[in-house]
Amino acid sequence: MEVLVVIPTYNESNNIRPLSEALLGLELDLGVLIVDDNSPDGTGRIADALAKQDPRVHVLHRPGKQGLGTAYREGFGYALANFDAPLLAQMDADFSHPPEAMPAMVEMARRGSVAIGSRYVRGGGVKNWGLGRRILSKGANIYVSTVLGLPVGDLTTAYKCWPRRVLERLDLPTVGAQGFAALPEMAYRTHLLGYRHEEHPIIFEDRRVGQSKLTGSIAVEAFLNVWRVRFNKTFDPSQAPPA
Ligand SMILES: Nc1nc2c(ncn2[C@@H]2O[C@H](COP(=O)(O)OP(=O)(O)OP(=O)(O)O)[C@@H](O)[C@H]2O)c(=O)[nH]1
Ligand SMILES: [Mg+2]
Repeated sequence: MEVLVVIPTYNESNNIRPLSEALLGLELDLGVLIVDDNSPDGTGRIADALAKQDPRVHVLHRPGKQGLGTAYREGFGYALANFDAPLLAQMDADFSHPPEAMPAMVEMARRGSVAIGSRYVRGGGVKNWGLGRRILSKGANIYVSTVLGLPVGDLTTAYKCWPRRVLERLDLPTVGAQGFAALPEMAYRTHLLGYRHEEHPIIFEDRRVGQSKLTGSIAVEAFLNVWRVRFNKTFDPSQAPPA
Protein backbone atom coordinates (compact mmCIF):
# COMPACT_ATOMS: atom_id res chain seq x y z
CA MET A 1 0.00 0.00 0.00
CA GLU A 2 1.41 3.40 -0.99
CA VAL A 3 -1.07 5.68 0.78
CA LEU A 4 -3.26 5.13 3.84
CA VAL A 5 -6.11 7.64 4.25
CA VAL A 6 -7.11 8.37 7.86
CA ILE A 7 -10.80 9.34 8.13
CA PRO A 8 -12.22 10.39 11.53
CA THR A 9 -15.95 9.78 11.81
CA TYR A 10 -18.68 10.80 14.19
CA ASN A 11 -22.20 10.07 12.92
CA GLU A 12 -21.31 9.65 9.25
CA SER A 13 -23.45 6.57 8.56
CA ASN A 14 -24.69 7.98 5.25
CA ASN A 15 -21.26 9.04 4.02
CA ILE A 16 -18.69 6.47 5.06
CA ARG A 17 -19.57 3.75 2.54
CA PRO A 18 -19.77 5.95 -0.58
CA LEU A 19 -16.62 7.82 0.48
CA SER A 20 -14.62 4.63 1.04
CA GLU A 21 -15.80 3.29 -2.31
CA ALA A 22 -14.85 6.52 -4.09
CA LEU A 23 -11.35 6.41 -2.58
CA LEU A 24 -10.81 2.71 -3.23
CA GLY A 25 -11.91 3.25 -6.84
CA LEU A 26 -9.08 5.71 -7.52
CA GLU A 27 -6.09 4.54 -9.51
CA LEU A 28 -3.88 4.50 -6.44
CA ASP A 29 -2.45 1.79 -4.23
CA LEU A 30 -4.56 3.01 -1.34
CA GLY A 31 -6.01 1.89 1.99
CA VAL A 32 -8.44 3.52 4.41
CA LEU A 33 -8.27 3.78 8.21
CA ILE A 34 -11.58 4.89 9.76
CA VAL A 35 -11.29 6.33 13.28
CA ASP A 36 -14.76 6.14 14.79
CA ASP A 37 -15.71 7.51 18.20
CA ASN A 38 -18.52 5.05 18.92
CA SER A 39 -20.95 7.05 16.76
CA PRO A 40 -24.52 6.69 18.06
CA ASP A 41 -25.77 6.33 14.46
CA GLY A 42 -23.84 3.09 13.91
CA THR A 43 -21.06 4.40 11.65
CA GLY A 44 -18.63 2.06 13.43
CA ARG A 45 -20.66 -1.03 12.52
CA ILE A 46 -20.81 0.06 8.86
CA ALA A 47 -17.05 0.58 8.96
CA ASP A 48 -16.57 -2.95 10.32
CA ALA A 49 -18.76 -4.31 7.52
CA LEU A 50 -16.65 -2.45 4.95
CA ALA A 51 -13.47 -3.86 6.48
CA LYS A 52 -14.89 -7.38 6.25
CA GLN A 53 -15.68 -6.89 2.57
CA ASP A 54 -12.40 -5.30 1.56
CA PRO A 55 -8.99 -5.95 3.16
CA ARG A 56 -7.91 -2.41 2.26
CA VAL A 57 -10.32 -0.97 4.87
CA HIS A 58 -9.25 -0.78 8.53
CA VAL A 59 -11.10 0.53 11.57
CA LEU A 60 -9.94 2.02 14.86
CA HIS A 61 -12.72 2.21 17.46
CA ARG A 62 -12.58 4.70 20.31
CA PRO A 63 -15.02 4.51 23.22
CA GLY A 64 -16.60 7.97 22.84
CA LYS A 65 -16.41 11.37 21.17
CA GLN A 66 -12.98 12.81 21.91
CA GLY A 67 -12.54 15.45 19.22
CA LEU A 68 -11.06 15.69 15.75
CA GLY A 69 -7.54 16.63 16.86
CA THR A 70 -7.16 13.58 19.10
CA ALA A 71 -8.67 11.36 16.38
CA TYR A 72 -5.87 12.43 14.03
CA ARG A 73 -3.23 12.08 16.72
CA GLU A 74 -4.32 8.52 17.52
CA GLY A 75 -5.16 7.59 13.94
CA PHE A 76 -1.75 8.62 12.63
CA GLY A 77 -0.03 7.03 15.63
CA TYR A 78 -1.82 3.77 14.93
CA ALA A 79 -1.08 4.04 11.21
CA LEU A 80 2.66 4.59 11.80
CA ALA A 81 2.83 1.66 14.23
CA ASN A 82 0.85 -0.83 12.14
CA PHE A 83 1.37 0.01 8.45
CA ASP A 84 4.39 0.68 6.32
CA ALA A 85 2.72 2.98 3.76
CA PRO A 86 5.20 5.70 2.70
CA LEU A 87 2.38 8.28 2.49
CA LEU A 88 -0.44 9.07 4.93
CA ALA A 89 -3.45 11.18 4.04
CA GLN A 90 -6.30 12.67 6.04
CA MET A 91 -9.76 13.90 5.09
CA ASP A 92 -13.27 14.56 6.39
CA ALA A 93 -15.92 11.89 5.89
CA ASP A 94 -18.69 14.23 4.69
CA PHE A 95 -17.64 14.73 1.02
CA SER A 96 -16.51 18.30 1.66
CA HIS A 97 -13.12 17.09 0.46
CA PRO A 98 -13.38 15.85 -3.14
CA PRO A 99 -11.77 12.39 -3.45
CA GLU A 100 -10.83 13.20 -7.07
CA ALA A 101 -8.16 15.60 -5.76
CA MET A 102 -6.31 12.79 -3.99
CA PRO A 103 -4.08 11.66 -6.91
CA ALA A 104 -2.68 15.17 -7.41
CA MET A 105 -2.03 15.50 -3.67
CA VAL A 106 -0.34 12.10 -3.59
CA GLU A 107 1.94 13.29 -6.38
CA MET A 108 2.96 16.32 -4.30
CA ALA A 109 3.70 14.13 -1.28
CA ARG A 110 5.78 11.80 -3.47
CA ARG A 111 7.97 14.83 -4.13
CA GLY A 112 8.47 15.28 -0.37
CA SER A 113 5.99 18.12 0.22
CA VAL A 114 3.07 18.14 2.62
CA ALA A 115 0.11 18.42 0.23
CA ILE A 116 -2.82 20.61 1.22
CA GLY A 117 -6.27 20.39 -0.38
CA SER A 118 -6.70 24.16 -0.36
CA ARG A 119 -9.70 26.46 -0.60
CA TYR A 120 -7.53 29.54 -0.54
CA VAL A 121 -5.25 29.18 -3.52
CA ARG A 122 -5.96 30.08 -7.16
CA GLY A 123 -8.66 27.73 -8.47
CA GLY A 124 -9.91 26.76 -5.02
CA GLY A 125 -13.04 27.88 -3.22
CA VAL A 126 -16.16 27.03 -1.28
CA LYS A 127 -19.67 26.19 -2.47
CA ASN A 128 -22.99 26.80 -0.72
CA TRP A 129 -21.56 28.94 2.06
CA GLY A 130 -23.20 32.18 3.17
CA LEU A 131 -21.20 35.39 3.47
CA GLY A 132 -20.83 35.05 7.25
CA ARG A 133 -19.25 31.61 7.07
CA ARG A 134 -16.96 32.68 4.20
CA ILE A 135 -15.68 35.66 6.14
CA LEU A 136 -15.18 33.57 9.29
CA SER A 137 -13.18 30.88 7.48
CA LYS A 138 -11.07 33.25 5.39
CA GLY A 139 -10.53 35.53 8.40
CA ALA A 140 -9.48 32.56 10.55
CA ASN A 141 -6.88 31.61 7.95
CA ILE A 142 -5.45 35.12 7.71
CA TYR A 143 -5.31 35.25 11.52
CA VAL A 144 -3.57 31.89 11.86
CA SER A 145 -1.05 32.48 9.09
CA THR A 146 -0.19 35.92 10.51
CA VAL A 147 0.27 34.74 14.10
CA LEU A 148 2.32 31.71 13.03
CA GLY A 149 4.20 33.55 10.27
CA LEU A 150 3.33 30.81 7.80
CA PRO A 151 2.80 31.76 4.15
CA VAL A 152 0.11 29.13 3.48
CA GLY A 153 -3.37 30.01 2.18
CA ASP A 154 -5.36 27.24 3.89
CA LEU A 155 -4.09 26.25 7.32
CA THR A 156 -7.38 25.02 8.75
CA THR A 157 -8.19 22.40 6.12
CA ALA A 158 -8.17 18.76 7.19
CA TYR A 159 -7.50 17.50 3.66
CA LYS A 160 -3.80 16.65 3.46
CA CYS A 161 -1.29 14.10 2.26
CA TRP A 162 1.92 13.61 4.24
CA PRO A 163 5.19 11.86 3.56
CA ARG A 164 5.40 9.35 6.40
CA ARG A 165 8.74 10.70 7.61
CA VAL A 166 7.29 14.14 8.35
CA LEU A 167 4.68 12.65 10.69
CA GLU A 168 7.31 10.46 12.34
CA ARG A 169 9.32 13.56 13.18
CA LEU A 170 6.39 15.73 14.39
CA ASP A 171 6.14 14.23 17.88
CA LEU A 172 2.40 13.58 17.52
CA PRO A 173 1.73 12.71 21.19
CA THR A 174 2.57 16.28 22.26
CA VAL A 175 0.23 17.97 19.77
CA GLY A 176 -2.02 19.77 22.25
CA ALA A 177 -5.31 20.70 20.62
CA GLN A 178 -8.42 18.53 21.04
CA GLY A 179 -10.28 19.97 18.05
CA PHE A 180 -9.36 21.18 14.58
CA ALA A 181 -6.79 23.56 16.06
CA ALA A 182 -4.47 20.54 15.82
CA LEU A 183 -4.25 21.21 12.07
CA PRO A 184 -2.38 24.56 12.18
CA GLU A 185 -0.38 23.17 15.11
CA MET A 186 0.89 20.31 12.95
CA ALA A 187 1.48 22.69 10.02
CA TYR A 188 3.65 24.89 12.23
CA ARG A 189 5.78 21.93 13.34
CA THR A 190 6.13 20.89 9.70
CA HIS A 191 7.42 24.36 8.92
CA LEU A 192 9.86 24.32 11.87
CA LEU A 193 11.24 21.04 10.56
CA GLY A 194 11.93 22.71 7.22
CA TYR A 195 9.41 20.87 5.03
CA ARG A 196 7.46 22.60 2.29
CA HIS A 197 3.68 22.89 2.04
CA GLU A 198 2.18 22.65 -1.44
CA GLU A 199 -1.43 23.64 -2.06
CA HIS A 200 -3.68 21.89 -4.54
CA PRO A 201 -6.92 23.79 -5.23
CA ILE A 202 -10.19 22.17 -4.14
CA ILE A 203 -13.79 23.34 -4.17
CA PHE A 204 -15.03 22.64 -0.66
CA GLU A 205 -18.68 21.60 -0.62
CA ASP A 206 -20.85 21.79 2.44
CA ARG A 207 -21.54 18.41 4.00
CA ARG A 208 -24.00 16.38 1.93
CA VAL A 209 -25.86 14.84 4.86
CA GLY A 210 -25.63 14.77 8.61
CA GLN A 211 -25.08 17.25 11.39
CA SER A 212 -22.28 19.74 11.97
CA LYS A 213 -20.23 19.24 15.11
CA LEU A 214 -18.57 22.62 15.39
CA THR A 215 -19.03 23.87 18.96
CA GLY A 216 -18.18 27.18 20.60
CA SER A 217 -15.50 25.68 22.86
CA ILE A 218 -13.71 24.11 19.89
CA ALA A 219 -13.75 27.48 18.09
CA VAL A 220 -12.36 29.26 21.17
CA GLU A 221 -9.62 26.64 21.46
CA ALA A 222 -8.72 27.26 17.82
CA PHE A 223 -8.54 31.01 18.40
CA LEU A 224 -6.26 30.76 21.46
CA ASN A 225 -4.21 27.71 20.51
CA VAL A 226 -2.19 29.50 17.82
CA TRP A 227 -0.62 31.74 20.47
CA ARG A 228 0.31 28.73 22.59
CA VAL A 229 1.79 27.07 19.54
CA ARG A 230 3.72 30.18 18.54
CA PHE A 231 5.18 31.14 21.93
CA ASN A 232 4.99 28.15 24.25
CA LYS A 233 7.82 26.02 22.89
CA THR A 234 6.13 22.63 23.07
CA PHE A 235 8.13 21.35 20.13
CA ASP A 236 11.87 21.59 19.58
CA PRO A 237 12.79 20.65 15.99
CA SER A 238 16.43 20.07 17.01
CA GLN A 239 15.24 17.16 19.21
CA ALA A 240 13.32 15.51 16.36
CA PRO A 241 14.56 12.21 14.91
CA PRO A 242 16.90 12.70 11.91
CA ALA A 243 15.36 13.31 8.46
N1 LIG B 1 -13.55 10.36 15.44
C1 LIG B 1 -14.06 11.60 15.48
N2 LIG B 1 -14.39 12.23 14.34
C2 LIG B 1 -14.92 13.47 14.43
C3 LIG B 1 -15.13 14.14 15.65
N3 LIG B 1 -15.66 15.37 15.39
C4 LIG B 1 -15.78 15.43 14.05
N4 LIG B 1 -15.35 14.30 13.47
C5 LIG B 1 -15.25 13.99 12.03
O1 LIG B 1 -14.34 14.93 11.50
C6 LIG B 1 -14.72 15.36 10.21
C7 LIG B 1 -14.96 16.87 10.21
O2 LIG B 1 -16.06 17.18 11.05
P1 LIG B 1 -17.30 18.06 10.55
O3 LIG B 1 -18.42 17.85 11.50
O4 LIG B 1 -17.56 17.81 9.11
O5 LIG B 1 -16.73 19.51 10.77
P2 LIG B 1 -16.92 20.76 9.83
O6 LIG B 1 -16.56 20.39 8.42
O7 LIG B 1 -16.17 21.85 10.50
O8 LIG B 1 -18.47 21.05 9.96
P3 LIG B 1 -19.70 20.64 8.99
O9 LIG B 1 -19.18 20.00 7.77
O10 LIG B 1 -20.43 21.89 8.76
O11 LIG B 1 -20.50 19.65 9.78
C8 LIG B 1 -15.94 14.53 9.86
O12 LIG B 1 -15.51 13.38 9.17
C9 LIG B 1 -16.52 14.17 11.23
O13 LIG B 1 -17.29 13.00 11.21
C10 LIG B 1 -14.76 13.44 16.86
O14 LIG B 1 -14.90 13.93 17.97
N5 LIG B 1 -14.23 12.20 16.72
MG1 LIG C 1 -17.54 18.98 7.36
